[in-house]
Amino acid sequence: MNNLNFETIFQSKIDEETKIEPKDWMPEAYRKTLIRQISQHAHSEIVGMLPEGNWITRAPSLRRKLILLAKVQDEAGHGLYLYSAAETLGADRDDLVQQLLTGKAKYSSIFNYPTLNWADIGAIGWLVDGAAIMNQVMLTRTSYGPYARAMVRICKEESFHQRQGYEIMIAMAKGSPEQKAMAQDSLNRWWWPSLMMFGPNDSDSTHSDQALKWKIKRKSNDELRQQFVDVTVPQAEYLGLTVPDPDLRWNEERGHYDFGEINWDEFWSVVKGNGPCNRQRLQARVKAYEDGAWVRDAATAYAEKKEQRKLAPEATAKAA
Ligand code: FAQ
Repeated sequence: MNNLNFETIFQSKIDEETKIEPKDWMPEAYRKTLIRQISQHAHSEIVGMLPEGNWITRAPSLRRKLILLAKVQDEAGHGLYLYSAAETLGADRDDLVQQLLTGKAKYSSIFNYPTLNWADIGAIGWLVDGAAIMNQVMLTRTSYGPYARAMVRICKEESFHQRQGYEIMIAMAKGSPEQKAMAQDSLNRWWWPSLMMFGPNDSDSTHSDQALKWKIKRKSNDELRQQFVDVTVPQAEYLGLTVPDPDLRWNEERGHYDFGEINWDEFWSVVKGNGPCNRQRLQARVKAYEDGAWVRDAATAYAEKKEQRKLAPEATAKAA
């Protein structure tokens, strides 16, 4: 069969909603797009542990500490499933990690903002996990099987994350005037960066058209952003907090909220490495990688020893 035939079979599978599996033929560009998106997603989960990890030792009660610890661990797990999903496409995990550590790979812009007070942990769960779920529920129907299946489990855990964040926001917003002011301050700082998580407007999104044709993405950046605004504004109202957007209003005709223009200069500056915490985040990852070198060395030495024993059991027993 020539490539044209393979391509026809591939596209008909996509059209019929049959998942593409690792051993199936796929266009090289499809594979590359998936490796790019899945690895960026994995890096986001791993870097995304840092802003919240910052508050584990300062959580206001044992209950909050346990919950936060579990949430941050979940994110590490999500990163690992996603690196595994990228490996099924032939990517080498160490290459992907090196791309992150050398600043070549992207990860979500949101994790380059600082967590200044405890209410930020509530705002991250509510808004950042809320935005992540909006995007990831769509990805449970993505055309690549291992990515879609990873997303099902990740989404279950993300819903718990979103609810724990909203519960913190309820406690803060219904607490003392000082606590309510902290909740408002964190909404002010996290609102716009959360909207940026969905990526550039559709007109400026380089990958969307093709990703939608291949059903890697099932909804566009702007569609998901709108869905997020529509769901989240009533939640802010319930908390008695004000969304920091003077242009936000319900549009009866469209059946959606209209909202103001995102500061795209800020978005691109953060994506290019110049956000408030980009350097700090990468330094933390490089340090973690270097500190973990002995674990990788020990695991490699152990695997080699086991392999040798399998190949020449008597010789290794004598040598020992
Ligand atoms: N930040 O053509 P598009 C989480 C880049 S997980 C940085 O529209 P695409 C869990 C984009 O890569 C959050 N860069 O791109 C959690 C591309 O650059 P490239 C992460 C961004 O891929 C919660 C260029 O702009 N979720 O939060 C961003 O079709 C709490 C042009 O953009 C995922 O990764 C951005 N926000 O659509 C963890 C979900 N947006 O690669 C801890 C999977 C765009 O050409 C605590 N990813 N760029 O150099 C996706 O769905 C898509 O990749 C989009 C972007 C929607 C993010």
